[in-house]
Formats: sequence, structure tokens, C-alpha cells
Amino acid sequence: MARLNILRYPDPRLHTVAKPVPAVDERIRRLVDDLLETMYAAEGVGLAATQVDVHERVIVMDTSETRDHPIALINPELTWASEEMRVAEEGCLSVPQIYDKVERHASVKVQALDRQGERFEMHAEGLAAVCVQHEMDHLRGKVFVEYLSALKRDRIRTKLLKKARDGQRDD
Ligand code: GNR
Ligand code: NI
Repeated sequence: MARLNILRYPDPRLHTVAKPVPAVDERIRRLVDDLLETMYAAEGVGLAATQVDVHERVIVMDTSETRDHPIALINPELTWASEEMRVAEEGCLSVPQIYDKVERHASVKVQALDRQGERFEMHAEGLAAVCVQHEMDHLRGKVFVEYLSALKRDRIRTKLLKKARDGQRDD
């Protein structure tokens, strides 16, 4: 296993559209393991391959309190979304220390392949619903700050560019 480098907004590579995984093989299982290790090390609840500059449709999540329920979703597709919407505060490992409100479907169903290449369906609500929609956006090249006003987004961009230039750490 390996910890991978997480791209930071406004890195243009975060806007790459991921391609479907052709086959769930050892290479993909290694990617899943590395994404999980990277996600847990960064104390995130989810991570998309896009964020580590791998442009294939793979995401990992763990929204459990105990941090011992890793989930991998390969080639995830939304099969249902509630009409009901909900606003929740979001953050992103690619946009460190920025939190803001985003409106999303309150619950969703997602079909995907697991680490073994088996198809499964997940019904997500609460934080898991927020997280899976946030991660699937990454696979389309979309970062949550794109839901915010142009003014807020420009302020975030300037702040993070300055931080990168000054070589500031996140903690
Ligand atoms: O760790 C994360 N927390 C989080 C909190 C609220 C809404 C979405 C998220 S996802 C984020 C990890 C991340 O950036 N995944 O892409
Ligand atoms: Ni994110």
C-alpha cells in the first residue's frame, strides 16, 4: 500500500473526466487499497481517483463513526435520486480548510462494482448520500466550490494559490 499525493484546487487536473474501469484486476485492487490508505491518513470520509491524478471511475468511502467500514465503488452510476433535496456543509481534501453549504439529493441509489468486480447497489442517505454525490462529481471533473458563487470561488482560488506559493502547510 502507498499514500498518494492529493491534488489541490485550482489544479486543472481536477477537472479531468474519468474513464470507466475496463476490468477489476490486481491493478485496480491496488488503486483501491492506496486510495483507502490515503483517505484514512488524511482523515477524509471519501476520496475519488481523480484527486490522486488517476482518471478512472474509482471512489472509496467510509462514513462510519468507527472508521472501519471501507467501501469501494468502481464504475459507479446513479440509479435513483430523491426529489427531496438537502443543504449540508461540505469540505474537500483537495480544497483544504474551506467549508461551505451545498444542496444535493437527500438520498440516492448508486450501482457499482466492488473490489471483487461484483455488482452491488447502495442506498445512501445522510452523510453517505452527500459523500457519494461529492465523489461522483470528482469523477466528472467537478469540485464542490463550483456550486458556490463566482465571488466565493475566486476568493478560495486566490487563497489557495497564495498558500501554495508560500508553501504553507494545512495544519
Ligand atoms: O473528507 C471529506 N469530508 C466531507 C464532508 C462533507 C461533505 C463531503 C466530504 S468529502 C471529503 C473528502 C473528499 O474530498 N472527497 O472527495
Ligand atoms: Ni472532495
